[in-house]
Amino acid sequence: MVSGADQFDGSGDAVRLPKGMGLFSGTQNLSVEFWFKANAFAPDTFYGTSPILFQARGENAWMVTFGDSASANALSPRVNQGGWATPASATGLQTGRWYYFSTTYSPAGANNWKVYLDGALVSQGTRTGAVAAETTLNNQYGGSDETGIGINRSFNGAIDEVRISTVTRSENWLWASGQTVQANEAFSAYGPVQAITTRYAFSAVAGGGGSVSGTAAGDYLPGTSVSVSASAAPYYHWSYWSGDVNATQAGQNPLSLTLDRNRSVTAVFEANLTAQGVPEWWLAGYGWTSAFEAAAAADTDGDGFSAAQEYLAGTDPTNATSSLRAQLGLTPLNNALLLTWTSVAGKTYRIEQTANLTQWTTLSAGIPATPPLNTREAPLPAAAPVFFRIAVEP
Ligand SMILES: [Ca+2]
Ligand SMILES: [Ca+2]
Repeated sequence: MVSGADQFDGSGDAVRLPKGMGLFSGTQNLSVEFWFKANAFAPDTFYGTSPILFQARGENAWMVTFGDSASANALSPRVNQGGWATPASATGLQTGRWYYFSTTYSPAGANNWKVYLDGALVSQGTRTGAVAAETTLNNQYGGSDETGIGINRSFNGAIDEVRISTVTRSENWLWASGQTVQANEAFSAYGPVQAITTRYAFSAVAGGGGSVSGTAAGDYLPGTSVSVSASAAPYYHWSYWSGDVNATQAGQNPLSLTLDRNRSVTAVFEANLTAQGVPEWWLAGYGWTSAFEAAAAADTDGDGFSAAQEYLAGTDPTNATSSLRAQLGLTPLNNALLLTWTSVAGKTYRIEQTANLTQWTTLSAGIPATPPLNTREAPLPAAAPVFFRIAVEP
């Protein structure tokens, strides 16, 4: 019933619905809904109830009535399933306000009759058995005095939006329906379907010594699974993942993650080292691409230093003129010793001295390189002998 509400004055008014709607066949599901506003609750003095909605009036199917045995201001389905009964009721109703009343019926099961008020379940009960089907008589609402017994059974108030349907509406459906036409004034607005806008950023990058492949950096839907692999460059190995990973994931390669938040990870690679700590990449730079342990131990250029020692000193293991060498002399005024040694950019040095070649003491430490030579004065010793050595600091 779209358009304005129907007004009933409580005397002889009724609205007759088309005959033979075929809506209902005895054992089908059923939902009945309508909006109403009562001016007065006046149960019929003959029946004790005031029918306001009939299914096939006169065929003893069901009706919705005001008033029940417990309360005059109640609204209930009243059903004939082997005898009339009121399985559920909305009670405590007030005059002068709109209610959205609905009742649903399932042919079987416990609590197969339910009553909702403004979309909320307020009462339920069990009453099974076939409900008499609509056949030839009219449905109607608003009440009636055409029962032939001359009793005024009309509703006093307004009724709107009557719906009878052969499904059992869910509470959610009824709630949403009630909200949508609340008080016949405000319609709830539902926006168009929209894409989920939340995205999580993901990126995987490689630290020095390798590369990563797999899921590209970008913004992804929550819950997206991503996978990346770390590949080490020659003379390196992959070590772990740093960033937004837990301890278990840090050691997995390939790495699979579920994007439950922004995640950024970095593949950490480390250089392959010989037993003496010489990086394979350093040896490869001088031509050794295999047998790294032997290469590190060898003094290939014959300058007295192994490749491992030359790595620490920063000298060329393939050039005999490149090595850490020191000289001891006197200052021009002969008032101090003068130490001179070959130095390499980036290195720092330490001067140690001893009188017995077993116990060395540090004379000066943390001396930055001034390539190609460093010089340093040392006080003349009070007693001979004295020995000096230059060490490369780690
Ligand atoms: Ca050498
Ligand atoms: Ca050398």
